[in-house]
Amino acid sequence: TLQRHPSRMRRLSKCSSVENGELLTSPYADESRVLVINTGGTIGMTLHDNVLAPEANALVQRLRKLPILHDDLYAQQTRLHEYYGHETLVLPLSKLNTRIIYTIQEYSPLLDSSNMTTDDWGRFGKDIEKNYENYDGFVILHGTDTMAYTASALSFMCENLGKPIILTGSQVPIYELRNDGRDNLLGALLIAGQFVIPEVCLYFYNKLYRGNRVTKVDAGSFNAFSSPNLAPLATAEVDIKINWDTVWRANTTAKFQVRTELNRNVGLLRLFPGITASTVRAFLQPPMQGVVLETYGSGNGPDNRPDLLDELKAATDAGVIIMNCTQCLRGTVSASYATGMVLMDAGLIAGGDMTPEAALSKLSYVLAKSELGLDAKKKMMAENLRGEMSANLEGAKLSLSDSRFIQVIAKSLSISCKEELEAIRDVLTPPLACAAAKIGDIDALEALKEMGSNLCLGDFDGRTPLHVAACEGHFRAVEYLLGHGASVHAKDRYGDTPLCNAVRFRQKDVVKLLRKTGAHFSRDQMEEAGTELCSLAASGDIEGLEIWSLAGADLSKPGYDGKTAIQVTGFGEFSECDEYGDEEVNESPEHELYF
Ligand code: ASN
Repeated sequence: TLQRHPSRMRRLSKCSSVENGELLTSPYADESRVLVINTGGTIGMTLHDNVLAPEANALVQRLRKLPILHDDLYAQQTRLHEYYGHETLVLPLSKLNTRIIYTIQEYSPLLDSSNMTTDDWGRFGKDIEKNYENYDGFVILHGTDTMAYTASALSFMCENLGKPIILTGSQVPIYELRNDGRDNLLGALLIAGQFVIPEVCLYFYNKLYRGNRVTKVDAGSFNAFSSPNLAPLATAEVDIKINWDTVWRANTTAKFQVRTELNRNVGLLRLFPGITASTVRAFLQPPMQGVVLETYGSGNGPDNRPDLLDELKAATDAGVIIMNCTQCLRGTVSASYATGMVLMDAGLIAGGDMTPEAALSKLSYVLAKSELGLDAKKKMMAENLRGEMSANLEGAKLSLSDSRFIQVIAKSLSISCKEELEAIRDVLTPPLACAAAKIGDIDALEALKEMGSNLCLGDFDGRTPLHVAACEGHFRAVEYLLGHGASVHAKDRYGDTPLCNAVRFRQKDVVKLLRKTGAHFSRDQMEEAGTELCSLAASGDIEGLEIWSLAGADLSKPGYDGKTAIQVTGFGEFSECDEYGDEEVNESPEHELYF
């Protein structure tokens, strides 16, 4: 079985003695790992000739000296740097009893975000994809000027995301006496390291926002961003409160991947009284393929300007996708005025309450999908892909207060306010959902979902319905849960994921499905697996080995005594405890023999 904190155990096992007094590690504290990608921005800038510019190779050294962002004693006691390298730091123990170990990867050159291009977004995406399985979450340090564009673009590029990616930065450099960089970085790390929020988010001034909902609204305030049409996903006040009902949930069993192809023939055009038809015509000329037209109010434009409407119609007829988004900060495009209808008649697509940043990057992402025809692309643009636009609320599912079950309980407990009702629901429904998962009762799961409960919440031990269904091998329930927001990365209080459970209880089909959805052992778990594999091999447990191999374990990993599972089976010429090269092991006939 898997140990709970293999990485720390291994680091500690190298310590012959603890020199600096009492050991800081507690057997009950969790460790999680976050990758911080430093792309530049004010947070790491210093003054050169009286203007701010990024300073290379300075951030890690500076952060190491800040006790709120690095616990040096813990790092020394657990030999953190020896194990993870000098770019790795560790936060003091969090209130939720977690040690967040974070590694900073710095780009060169560091950029003021005004210099970012779509190629930079592709690089961020690729780096996250490359490191995805080695970390619990990701933080991107980024300038604030174009952060809303990058956050929007990444939200579309990251398909089937299962872990948090949080962009943050600051208005004042972290090196200055008064600054917002420390709080922003600390908040982003605490959320990325402790909560499975499977979204591209933006953290600023104590609030976590959905990345594709924000816009920069203030150049001179710490409170620089606004998410005008969606409440924050989390607020970091006395406690960090996650608004789980708002958090975007996966609805497929597909694996995480990043699409880096983006179409650059897109643009933003703001309508204003008196705009000429020739300006519009010039803007819509080839190679333009997608335009966000920022219209008035609830998506209106002049209905007394046939010259202008003709230009728009000619462009949409020629295959240019034009999105109708409002220039108002808040509110949505709706078909309530004649002046709005004329734009729809000209072939524009309603952009709902999308920000122009989100609409533009969505166009760039959708237009680059060369496998799709024009109609499919238009359909995608009108759909809600990553929570970037609000659903039409007509015909929405039952609300919490409509649920009789919850109402009856609330009444008998004399509870009336919405917050209390929600608290009761969140305490009661996870164990009910786990009970339904235990017997594979999909109808019951569906009913709980209708009641407004969140099927990815865990019970008191952090065990989610997916953990339970995986143990029991209820394939259809697992499939249902994965399609309704359950996370393959959820860890219970023992550090186990649904994949660990499915392996332990030998649920082969469930293991396959979880793997297809992107479940994986952590790098540390993989390293620790060698011993378990050897013991399976020693007892000739082929089925056990097969299930571990399906789960992604490497049979050529040595156990504690240096032997690999393959060597333990006694097949081939590997009977010594020496180190063998990977190649030799991979060529061994046992791989073919079993799998
Ligand atoms: N010009 C800076 C940038 O976007 C602004 C900031 O980060 N506050 O990189």
